[in-house]
Amino acid sequence: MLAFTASSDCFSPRAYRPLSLTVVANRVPIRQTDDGWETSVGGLTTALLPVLEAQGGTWVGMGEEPDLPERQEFPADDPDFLVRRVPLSTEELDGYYYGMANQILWPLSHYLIQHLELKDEFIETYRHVNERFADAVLEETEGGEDEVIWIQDYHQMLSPGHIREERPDATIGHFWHIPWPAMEVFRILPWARELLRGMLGCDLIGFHVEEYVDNFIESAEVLLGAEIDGNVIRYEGHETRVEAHPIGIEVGRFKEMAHDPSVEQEAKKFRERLGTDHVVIGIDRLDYTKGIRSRMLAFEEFLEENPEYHGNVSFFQIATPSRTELESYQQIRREVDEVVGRINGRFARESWVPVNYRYRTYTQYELCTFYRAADAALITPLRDGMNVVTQEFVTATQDGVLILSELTGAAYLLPEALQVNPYDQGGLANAIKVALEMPTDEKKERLKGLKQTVETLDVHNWADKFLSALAK
Ligand code: ADQ
Repeated sequence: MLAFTASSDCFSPRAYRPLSLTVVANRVPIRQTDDGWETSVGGLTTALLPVLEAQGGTWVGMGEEPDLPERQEFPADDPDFLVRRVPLSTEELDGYYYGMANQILWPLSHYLIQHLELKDEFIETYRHVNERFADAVLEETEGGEDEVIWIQDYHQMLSPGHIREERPDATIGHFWHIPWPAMEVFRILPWARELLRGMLGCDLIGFHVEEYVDNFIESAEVLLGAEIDGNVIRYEGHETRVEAHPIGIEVGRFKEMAHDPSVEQEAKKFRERLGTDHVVIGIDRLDYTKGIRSRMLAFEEFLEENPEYHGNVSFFQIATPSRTELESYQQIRREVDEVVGRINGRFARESWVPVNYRYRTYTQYELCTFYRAADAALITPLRDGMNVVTQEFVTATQDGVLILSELTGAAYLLPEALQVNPYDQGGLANAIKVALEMPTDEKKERLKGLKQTVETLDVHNWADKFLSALAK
């Protein structure tokens, strides 16, 4: 039985935390700026850093640049936790991260198999790098019964197996942030069984929603012949529980930011600059899974069919540069540029620009301004594990309509959204019209339900609940 400390101030009274936590993630949670080292922004960092800061622990991640120390206490003057880097050569980064993770596991899990690059050198490097991550974890932990190892995401499928081999009694959890595809899709991978065996080194595997839990369990049953008992998988003398733990955002902080009077003012100015009665937004990483191009085509169809909206609606789409080294990402960038140019060329007149497109990163404060300014958010990924932009919009908006792809994890949790099939261009075009013409009472009613759910999904609850479940 593990020993746990009671929670402190920022956690709910139900929260339990291990005495020693080691987080394993692709990236470390700190970065160097002109003013020195600081923690990076992002859902995962936000969720896990408070746990590490409150009680200490270790964060293991890759070292992408050569001169960074392998071990770094943070903050340097009064350390809360240790950052342990696994330094990677350019070849290792290419094979493990850009290759196996981003050109195999990412497209496969999102059912976009036309992007698969099944190269042997990718899996070979991935095996090697996972082993090095596992070695780093073994070096930084002692094997005590109070220790918990929590691995994040698809970059580390094999390290749980390595750690389990060396430490049969270790407590190991894994959270998978993207969809787990249907077994028939997962089995396309020539190394599907090996990867599953690695994952089954864990005691608990978490996914956002039940669909992914079921897909994983079926994969283990069919491909490995594992014994299944409810949500428990028995394989080679070890038991792994598989559960849904939907992730949330930092609701409190987002709410506070969104209700800052300056955000309201900036949102008003932003609408004035756009100069139209209606504003629709899209906010994503520039990724082929996010459905940005299909959404633009749907907006084009909406304009074709509804001339009364010409000059009267702006679509504001921002896309953060992402994985820019990869050809498939350069291609989606070109395709989006091309379709934006075509729509504006076709429809713009006088001072009206129908699509305002920005290829850059914004601060969370700026994002809040856009969320507040929008009449509707078009969140239409072709697949998405959860999609937390959805939750940010729901938290910030006061009267906006959420148009949400039914192929996201979020769709299972948010039935009050206007749900669409992202592959159905006509349906999407129609949803834009429905959103812009939705009666105020209906908008309010839907938002009430959405906001209630998003409050319960808070990211701190997510971390607490996962760690509590791992302790069982
Ligand atoms: P992502 O694929 O990155 O995450 P998402 O959940 O939408 O997708 O999170 C994106 C984050 O980036 C949001 O916090 C958003 O605010 C921010 N962002 C997007 N565009 C931005 C911009 N232009 N400028 C600044 N910030 C921007 C993966 C999975 C998801 C899963 C999360 C968490 O793919 O399915 O929801 O992990 O588990």
